[in-house]
Amino acid sequence: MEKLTEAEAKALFDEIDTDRSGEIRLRELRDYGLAHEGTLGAATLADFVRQADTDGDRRITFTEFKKYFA
Ligand SMILES: [Ca+2]
Ligand SMILES: [Ca+2]
Repeated sequence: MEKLTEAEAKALFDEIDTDRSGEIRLRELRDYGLAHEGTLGAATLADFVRQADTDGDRRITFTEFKKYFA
């Protein structure tokens, strides 16, 4: 996995968090995956949530997101 800078991670997070709730849900990831079809499959997205969601609430906060990417 390629590492991102914090600014890059924030930009990506904001792009995925379309309702600006400050956390990413699987639905938002799915929408993002659909918009970027071919690069992010459903299985990849589910895996990402499992790995990045360290507290297990099935939402990814920026803190969790950053730990995963940056
Ligand atoms: Ca959200
Ligand atoms: Ca979480």
